[in-house]
Amino acid sequence: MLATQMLLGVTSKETKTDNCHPTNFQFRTTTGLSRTELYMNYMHSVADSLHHSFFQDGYAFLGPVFREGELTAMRDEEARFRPVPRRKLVDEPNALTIFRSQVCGWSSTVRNFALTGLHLDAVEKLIGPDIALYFNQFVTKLPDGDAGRGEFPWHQDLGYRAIEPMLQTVTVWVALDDVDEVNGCVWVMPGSHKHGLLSHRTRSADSWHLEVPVNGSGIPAKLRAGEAIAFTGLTLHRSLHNRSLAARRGFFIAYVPADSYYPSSRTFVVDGADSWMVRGAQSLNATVPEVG
Ligand SMILES: O=C(O)CCC(=O)C(=O)O
Repeated sequence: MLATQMLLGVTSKETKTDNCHPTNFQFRTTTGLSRTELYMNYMHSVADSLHHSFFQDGYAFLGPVFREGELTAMRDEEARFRPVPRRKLVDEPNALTIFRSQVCGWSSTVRNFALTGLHLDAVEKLIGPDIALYFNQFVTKLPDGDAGRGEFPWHQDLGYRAIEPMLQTVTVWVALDDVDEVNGCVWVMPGSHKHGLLSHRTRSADSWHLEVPVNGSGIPAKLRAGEAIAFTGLTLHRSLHNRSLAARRGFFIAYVPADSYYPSSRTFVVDGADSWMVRGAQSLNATVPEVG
């Protein structure tokens, strides 16, 4: 029996593939624990600082994630897309934050980074070998001046649309500029992922932003250009106004295990029009569990 199997209380008969990572949907247990509990046990059992930080705090700094030339190439793509919304994306009037979403479908540079970037080994450590990508976007905060309109309020990414299994969803936020409290870096709330999916409310009638009321300011994810932070889809995060004189550019990518699904539609995430397989494969006999 493998050491991890012992930790998780499974027998080799029950894990025919010997893959007892809890993201394996074939995984069965004699413990009666839920998949989330199994995953938490697994995370506790792995004495790796990446796991520890991600599991305990809900986020982990990944360090530099670009190969030579990739930062420049990604900045060039951000500049190319910034004036040109694709598909139906229309910026709000006077918006100070520009979102260019699902760029993988339009740019081989962006796609290559999202599907083969250096950050993916860390993602694999966190969610297992079978990885799908379902969302990617440039987020560019223009200088806010005194307008006070550039805030992205506290939210969980899964608050926009839930995905199961929730704790294994990973967002990787990559800085294309040095980012800090002055130019509107992302802030994360340590431990917030442990409270499950929280109730989100619409911020105001003229905004699509959702928000969760939060006490406390969290931790600023200060990054150098080319560095990244990873956080769970349940980790509360936000960004404040850009009070510098230059644009603050970032690239956001959301990954899930390949068998993940949307409970709302009972469809697999990989079946989405903008989803991509990144590593490994979906299980041939994966199923979306019945409701209730
Ligand atoms: O880049 C930012 O300022 C925040 C983006 C974000 O939190 C999101 O898209 O969910």
